[in-house]
Amino acid sequence: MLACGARRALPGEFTRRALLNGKLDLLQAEAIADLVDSRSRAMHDVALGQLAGHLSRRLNTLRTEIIELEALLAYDVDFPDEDDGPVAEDRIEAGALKLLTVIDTLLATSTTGEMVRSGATVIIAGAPNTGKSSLFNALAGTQRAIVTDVPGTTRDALEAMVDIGPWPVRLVDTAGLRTSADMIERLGIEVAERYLKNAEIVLVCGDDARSITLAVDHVRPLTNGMLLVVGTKNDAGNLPSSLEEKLDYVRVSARTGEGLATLVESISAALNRVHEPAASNPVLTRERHRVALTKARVEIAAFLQNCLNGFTLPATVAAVHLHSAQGYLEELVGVLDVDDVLDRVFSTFCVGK
Ligand SMILES: Nc1nc2c(ncn2[C@@H]2O[C@H](COP(=O)(O)OP(=O)(O)OP(=O)(O)O)[C@@H](O)[C@H]2O)c(=O)[nH]1
Ligand SMILES: [Mg+2]
Repeated sequence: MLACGARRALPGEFTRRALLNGKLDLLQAEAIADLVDSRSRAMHDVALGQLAGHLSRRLNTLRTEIIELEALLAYDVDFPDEDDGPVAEDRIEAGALKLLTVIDTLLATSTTGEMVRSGATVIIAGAPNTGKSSLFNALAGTQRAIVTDVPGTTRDALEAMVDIGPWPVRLVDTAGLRTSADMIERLGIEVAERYLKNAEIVLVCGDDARSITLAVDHVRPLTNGMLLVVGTKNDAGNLPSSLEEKLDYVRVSARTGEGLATLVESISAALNRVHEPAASNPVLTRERHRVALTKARVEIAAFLQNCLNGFTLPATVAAVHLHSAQGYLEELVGVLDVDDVLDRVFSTFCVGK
């Protein structure tokens, strides 16, 4: 074929053509790239939802609502003496408030979007020698982490990507937490504490009641993540049957494999509580989405502030905020069809021209 004069397609060329021909919008084109790259069921589901247009539809509805609000204002400007009188200010205010609520709901999904892209951070933490690295190896299905009976074996943080239910998880094995005179071990403990800060979930490990309590007390002030207490080495028979504290408690043995499936289910359930598994819910998956919507939010908030201040700005000036917000949404979806442009051009004409 090439010999006959054909040429190879450029990267993304088919998607680009579909976009230019109006078959897809920019969000859907991004979804195709995400679908190709997806490494977990959650990412795959989110990308499919975006390709099906869930996010685009939500944003287009938002844009339409902004335009309607602009129209209300314009009506007020153009026909201040109409029989109906000026448009009710509380209607405009309620409209702006609703826009803000929709934008905030969408912005809140960006943590889920970020999570399905880079994985939820799940940290294994606890006292030295409690079987953390053995648990890491068992969950990751590899023998990556060194396991010995010498406390203080793990020095640096070790990461592995694993699937937990539909979710991609960045599993991190850390140095055992204790006060240590050894400089290298101390550095390892500092690394562990830094990781804890950004953890979504911490598996707090201990192999008996005392080490569990110590680990919970040590970890709790260092993280905002969810704590899931893991009793390790269940086969050794030193674990309490339950905890006094109202914390989820799972008993496992890396040696026999018992309890591992329950632990995986508990992690998955904890993630489900925070991130809705998103097949039909629109989710912001990229920084670009978050930035554009945040900019739109600033404009709508400024517009709303003017409503709350008793409409002190002239309507034509207040409308600039709505118009900018509309622009950010259009940039985000990446589509301006001819009708949109014509609508915009002709909407500035006087009635009857
Ligand atoms: N009986 C039993 N022993 C275990 C189990 N898991 C780990 N061990 C043993 O406990 C010791 C410590 O295991 P590691 O996995 O290295 O513990 P760690 O918490 O990573 O230790 P540090 O890295 O030093 O903090 C080793 O001798 C393991 O063989 C288990 O499920 N059952
Ligand atoms: Mg270790």
